[in-house]
Amino acid sequence: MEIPSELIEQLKTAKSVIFFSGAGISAESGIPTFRGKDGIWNKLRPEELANFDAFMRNPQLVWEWYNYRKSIVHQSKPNAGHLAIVEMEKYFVNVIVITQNVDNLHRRAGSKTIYELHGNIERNFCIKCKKRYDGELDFKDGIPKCKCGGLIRPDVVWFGEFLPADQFQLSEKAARNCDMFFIVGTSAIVYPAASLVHVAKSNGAFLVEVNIEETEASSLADVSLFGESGKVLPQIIELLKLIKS
Ligand code: BJW
Ligand code: ZN
Repeated sequence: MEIPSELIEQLKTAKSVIFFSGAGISAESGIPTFRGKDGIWNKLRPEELANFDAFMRNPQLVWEWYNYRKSIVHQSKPNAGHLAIVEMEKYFVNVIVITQNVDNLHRRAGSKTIYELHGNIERNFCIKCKKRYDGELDFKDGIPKCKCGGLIRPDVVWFGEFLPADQFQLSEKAARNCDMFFIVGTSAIVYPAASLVHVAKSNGAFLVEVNIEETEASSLADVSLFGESGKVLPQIIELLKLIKS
């Protein structure tokens, strides 16, 4: 892939770089995306699974879905895209990952600073007393329950729920202060996460999109690199090796 010269110039001087990631970065690890050609929401309806009312209506169904996804996550490994982002830390003073993903793959890859906007599928909590449950859960009656009697749910952000305030505030601050903002493998349609693209843009960051197709963010991006993130990001590393040596 031809890398535009304006991107090369930015890579030479940027100090603070953000990678804002979505489900597409994990697609090459075998984790399905939500939307698009192979998206899970072509078959399942998000409103039946990814909101609190759905959980209260049928916690067993929602847990089946999360346990299925957890099993996929556990079988998967970080791919070349996640690993390239870790390697970026060699070339820039400050690298921050802001992810909408709940799959933990950036952490398993070794990225140092990660803000998780939509929670983490490895964590759970009791809806009544808020106690955290991070290990194996007891599914004796199909639904895990807390000692207090409350239902335990996955610690992910469903539609209509607030994002973890600390993670969002840190992300907004980072987006205001970065030189480059990479938008990787996200449809950029879910808010308020997608608002970070606008925050970065309006504060003068250079926006680079990496995706296999056009998205809501394409018209804002200074450069769009169309291709799989597991191929495009390692190519940027190769370029950095040349320009920073
Ligand atoms: C590749 C690739 C490769 C593939 N390489 N690229 C109108 C109606 C109703 C609601 C709203 C509305 N307007 C706004 C809202 C609010 C709503 C929202 O944004 N809805 C929109 C969908 C319209 N937002 C919320 O509800 C949020 N909360 C909120 O607003 O709180 C305030 C509030 C409080 C109280 C009352 C009212 C308001 C919360 C949003 C939570 C989102 N949660 C989910 C589920 C997480 C848990 C779980 O995983 O189960 O988060 S939804 C789902 O979407 C998940 C993702 O993180 C998120 C974003 O998806 P993402 O990552 O972009 O994936 P895809 O599949 O969309 O895209 C993949 C991309 O990868 C594609 O572009 C591909 O091309 C690309 N790709 N392979 C590179 N190899
Ligand atoms: Zn409890």
